[in-house]
Amino acid sequence: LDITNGLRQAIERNEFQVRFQPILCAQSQIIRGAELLLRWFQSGGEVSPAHFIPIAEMSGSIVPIGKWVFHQACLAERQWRELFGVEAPYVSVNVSARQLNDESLVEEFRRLLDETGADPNRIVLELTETSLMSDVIFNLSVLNQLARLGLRVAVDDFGTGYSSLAQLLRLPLSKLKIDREFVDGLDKRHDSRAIVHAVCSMARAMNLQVIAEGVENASQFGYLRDLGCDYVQGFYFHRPLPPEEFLALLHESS
Ligand code: G
Ligand code: G
Ligand code: MN
Ligand code: NA
Repeated sequence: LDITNGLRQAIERNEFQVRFQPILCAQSQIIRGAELLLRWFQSGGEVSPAHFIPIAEMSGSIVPIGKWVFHQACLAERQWRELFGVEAPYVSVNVSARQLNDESLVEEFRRLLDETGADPNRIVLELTETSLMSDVIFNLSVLNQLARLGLRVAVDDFGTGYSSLAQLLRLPLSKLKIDREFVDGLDKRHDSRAIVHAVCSMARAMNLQVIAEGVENASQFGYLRDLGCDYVQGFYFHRPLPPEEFLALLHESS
């Protein structure tokens, strides 16, 4: 109950911060994007998103929080593009299934894009495979409206849900993010290598880019590069960084 009430007031109390975790081209290791990850600093200390996001989803406060997060993504995209032009990284943002059910979502995203001057082509909405599959017909209509705004869609945690591939591929997708469970298995399990290889081949055939998340060591990275994965993200490269540290890193490497 405390968390539910706290979440309701967290935006106006300025308790949220964002982190950016770099996403790198697997071949060149150049930073091409970043995933925005939310952090909540309450008077009692930091609350993990793994803990508060499910509560925000249940209580509905994920709707205003998600709009705040999308606004932050727009501001970041605009700022990075002003600083780095065509070399600027794209920004990827997590969106909960619950947000797709909010009828004001498309209008609000349109308004925030207009207001900030952000380029929708450089903003990716990450939806988990499980939330996409929860109501494909309904999600298809909302995602088509978001895609018409120019926004990109990625399937997050790919491989962990029970998808009908045929259903999933009706959605206007740009990217697949392979779940870290498979990345974790790469240097231990033969079947993880086969799965990653199959996902990369399938994605290429469908013109989708593949991102591997949760890359933690050189051996995993080696497999991913060889198996044809396009982008990599994980602690082996960078942790989620405060905005100023992320910018410093971009300046260093440009
Ligand atoms: O940052 P971390 O790895 O601790 O995140 C834990 C979980 O919280 C992940 O599943 C991540 O997708 C989710 N998460 C982080 N930031 C956001 C956000 O802004 N919106 C939503 N819906 N989920 C988020
Ligand atoms: O569900 P989603 O894929 O959005 O989750 C992103 C979460 O994964 C974030 O909480 C982020 O902190 C975490 N994360 C990012 N890189 C790594 C990694 O290399 N290893 C592990 N275990 N977690 C990671
Ligand atoms: Mn994600
Ligand atoms: Na994920």
